[in-house]
Order: sequence, then structure tokens, then C-alpha cells
Amino acid sequence: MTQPANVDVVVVGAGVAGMYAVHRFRRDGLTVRGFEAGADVGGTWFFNRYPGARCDVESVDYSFSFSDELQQEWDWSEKYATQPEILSYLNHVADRFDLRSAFTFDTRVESAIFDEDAVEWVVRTDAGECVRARYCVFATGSLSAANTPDIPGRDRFAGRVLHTAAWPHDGVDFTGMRVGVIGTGSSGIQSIPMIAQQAEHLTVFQRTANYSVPAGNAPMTDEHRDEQKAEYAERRRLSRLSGGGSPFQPHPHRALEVGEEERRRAYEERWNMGGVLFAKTFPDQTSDPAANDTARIFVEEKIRSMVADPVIADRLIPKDHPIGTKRIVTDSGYFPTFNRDNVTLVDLRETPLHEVTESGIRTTGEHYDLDAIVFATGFDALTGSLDRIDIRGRADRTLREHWRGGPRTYLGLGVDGFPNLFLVTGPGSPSVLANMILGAEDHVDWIADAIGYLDRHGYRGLEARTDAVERWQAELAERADRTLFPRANSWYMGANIPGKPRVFMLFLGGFATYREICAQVAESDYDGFELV
Ligand code: N01
Repeated sequence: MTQPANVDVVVVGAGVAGMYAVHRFRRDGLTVRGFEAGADVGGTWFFNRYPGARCDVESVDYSFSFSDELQQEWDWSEKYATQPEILSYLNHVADRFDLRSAFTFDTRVESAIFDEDAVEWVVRTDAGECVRARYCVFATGSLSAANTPDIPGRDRFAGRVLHTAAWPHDGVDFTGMRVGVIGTGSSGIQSIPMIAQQAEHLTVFQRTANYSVPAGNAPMTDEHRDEQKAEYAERRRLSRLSGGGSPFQPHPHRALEVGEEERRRAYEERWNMGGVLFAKTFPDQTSDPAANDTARIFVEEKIRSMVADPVIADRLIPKDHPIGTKRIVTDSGYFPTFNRDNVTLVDLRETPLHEVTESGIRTTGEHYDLDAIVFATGFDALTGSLDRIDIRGRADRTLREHWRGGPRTYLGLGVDGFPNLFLVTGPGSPSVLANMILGAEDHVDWIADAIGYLDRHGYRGLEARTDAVERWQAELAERADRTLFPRANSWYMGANIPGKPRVFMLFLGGFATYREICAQVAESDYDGFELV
């Protein structure tokens, strides 16, 4: 079927955000074209197929809320779903709501250029197609531009080279292989225990130790699933009132307001709940250094109790950032993996990585012979996927140039000089600090409501005002400065990519507060935006 070359909205990306965007815009009677670089829907869950990949938010919460029928009909099999289960869920959603028909797959958007006279975006793809749209919505993901560091000799290696974010669809059999994993973020920490079980030998090249809390994953019983489904509406309501978009609140007191016994009990409870929520046991845990220290000490004890060799345990304990200021990893058996005879930990702070050779990796200490190297080296987060597209607003100004000093947005939704361009869960919003599916639904709903408002009132579009962008940027910085987050060399700060401006790119005021601010802006006839 020929697809139209003129539409109301172009959506870039068919991950969770792009999928919902297509659904919502169509429901509002708008014409939509979607473009996706991958061969099918799923975004991050389409590409990140490494062994052990799982979500670190409970499946019941990390799922679409826009259709109660969907919520009720889908059965999750585990507390934390694996990548294959999440992808089959997203395939089910795509089938159920006929989302694929709006998308052109295997097609990358190369440029999006604003035509000031026509007040339209002109979108061109690598297949040579050109589409005009009144609005352009970038649902390109926060963690989708993979980062492969420029290590000397990188292309010389004769064995197999893999990246966790571009894993082969038919899987990899590491049986009998000597494998090296570079990187100990979420992707490394989730894949390392799985690779260790298969490989003849696994060498983990760790530059910075990371905090990780066991998932405490478990199969879902029918009873538990029924209970959750019966209370779905309440669960979603609480999620929307929370800081992180899932139905949990921190302890009502500050960490040092309670006694040692109560504090331990609270940490133990969160530790047993599993995963990333540990960072929010107490409300001041990532803002007060003394409170943070109590969490750090608790976790250090846990790590030491799981790792038999005290020297290795010490290397695995982070020393360079307050706990929770980088995303705490949710693992399944990470620390005990270092008790295995076929696993070696190389601390790159002691012996830095020197080069990749034809047969392995050389550090300043020794050469490690390898058959495969896995880059678990993360992403050019939040801005990387936008940076790779030639986006031009008024006066032919590129977004790249406009954001040279770091991303600048109003509410994380709009950019000054780029009318009728919207970002979904991008920089300037809570984004990855909250439940990404609920966050994406909120953003898309806000955008769809704004388009409806503009159409009803006879406007051709809207553009973030520069003073509103400046106010928002100041607010982001001020909120970040009240916390310990800027102390970490995290990808939230752009610190993982050489040369990237070092600014805290997210809204740290919590999911509920952010939702309120966005709702107020809409209610005040889009205060801070110029309507044209
Ligand atoms: O990437 P990362 P990730 N030499 O940037 C190391 C989400 N996610 O893909 O810290 C040696 O966290 C780097 O070392 P250092 C989640 O939000 C979620 O693991 O820069 N090492 C680090 O150890 C997560 O936070 C899930 O010193 C180098 C690692 O590579 C985000 O994605 C699963 C290096 C990169 O860690 C990113 O996670 C997976 C070099 N030159 C991902 N360059 C879930 O659980 C980099 N490193 C849902």
C-alpha cells in the first residue's frame, strides 16, 4: 500500500513511545507516518537481546496503562520480565492495535528540516523518501545510540566482537570460548552471570565498580497475578503519585531520623524487594551525604558476604560515587559469579586497558587471550539518537549546534527555534528516572492534547519561548544541585562520552511533580510556548 507523503504527524521510532504515539494520534483522527530503523517494533527491547537482559521495573508496572482490556488480558510470567517476554508483549500490542501499518521499518530518518513558509517539517529517510508533516515527534529513545569506545586496535581483533545493544537475533553460543566483557553497567552486570555459565573462561574488564542489588525475581503465581489485576487502577494511581512512576513510596522519615535498628530493617526490606528501588529507601538518600553513607555501608556488607575472596570483593565495591547517583543495577547472581573458577576480574584502575590485539586484550599488566569480546559499554544517552539525525529548525539552525553546550528544552517536550517539534521522554524530563512506559504515555497524551487545542483554536503550531527554556534549564540545574547526582561520572551527566558537555540532563523533582507542572502549563493555555 502506498503511504501518504503529507501527514499531520511523523513519529520517529517504534519503541514503546512511538507505538503509543501512533495509537493515540490515530485515535484523535490525525494522519500519522512512523519510521523505525529496526526491522520491527520494540525499540530498546528489539535491539538489546544479550543473555540475561531483563527490565529492572516490575512487569506489572512496566507495561502500557492506556487500555484496561490490555492490562487484564496479558499475563506476565515473572516479577521482572526477560527481554524476549517484553518483546512478545510489544508484538502483541502492535497486533492488537494494528500499529505496524503506520510504520515503515528498516528505515532510518536522516533529516528533519523545518519549512518556515509552509510551517511544516520535511522528513527524509535513508530509503530516499520525503514526507511533509505539520508536527514531528521524536520517540527515539534515551538509550538507543550505542557507544563503542575508541580503544586502540579495536578493529584488529580476529575473534568475535559483540555489543550488548546490537545483539545477534539468533543468539550466541559461547560454549568452549574464552570471552572478555568490557563494562560493568546494567548490560554487563546482567549478561556476565549468563556468559560465565556457558563460556570456558570469562574475563571481566571493570573500569568502575557499580552498585547492584539482586532482583529477587520470582515466577508469578496465578493468585498473585489475579490480585495485581484486580488492583490495577489503584496501582496506576499510586504510580502517578510517586517519585519514580511505580507504586512505592520511601520511608516516611529521613535516614538519620530513625534508629540504627529501624534503618537496617528498612534497608533489608528494600534489599529483599530487589533492584533499583533500593536507592529510594529513605527520601534523603541521594541528597544527604550522611544518609547516603548508611546505605553504602549496608550494601558493602552485602557485597562482602556474597564474594568469597576479600580482595575481589574490595575491587567490586564502588568507591567513586554516592550510591544511587548512577542507576543501581538489578542483577541475577552477579556478585557470586566472581566465586567461579572460570571467571577473572580485571580492575582497569589498577592495570588500564592498553589495546585490543588480534588475539585478545592487553592491559598494562598482561595480555588476555580471547575468542570473543563483548562491549557492554553503554550509550550516548539522551541526546545521541537525536544527534545522529540532521534536525534543522528556524533559520536552518541545527539541533546539534543549538545543543552544543548540552540539551536545552522546555519541560523536555519542546525546543526554542524548533516549532512543532516534540521530544518524548528525552532530556529535560524525568525520562529514565521514572517508569519509561508511563512517562511516554504522559508525554504523548500531552502532545496529542496540545495538537487538539491548537487545531480547535485555529493555530498552526507552537514553539517553546527562549525565556521559558532558560527558566526550565535553571530549574533542572537547581534541583540537581540540591542532590548528590552531579558528583557521579554518570551518563545522566554526559560523563561517559568523551567531549560531551557535562550537565545533569534530567528533571530530578519526581514523576508526580513533573506531571503536575506539565498539566499546569497545558491548563494555562500553554504558558511558556508561543502559539502561532
Ligand atoms: O551502559 P553503562 P549499560 N574502557 O554506561 C564501561 C539501562 N539498562 O548499557 O563507568 C573500559 O551503564 C563503563 O565504565 P565507566 C540502565 O538505565 C537497563 O550497562 O565509564 N570500560 C561502564 O562500566 C543503564 O544505566 C537495563 O568507567 C568502558 C560500562 O562500560 C543504562 O541502560 C539493562 C569504556 C557502560 O555502562 C546503560 O547501561 C541494561 C572504556 N573505554 C541497560 N567505556 C535494565 O535492567 C565504557 N566503559 C532495564
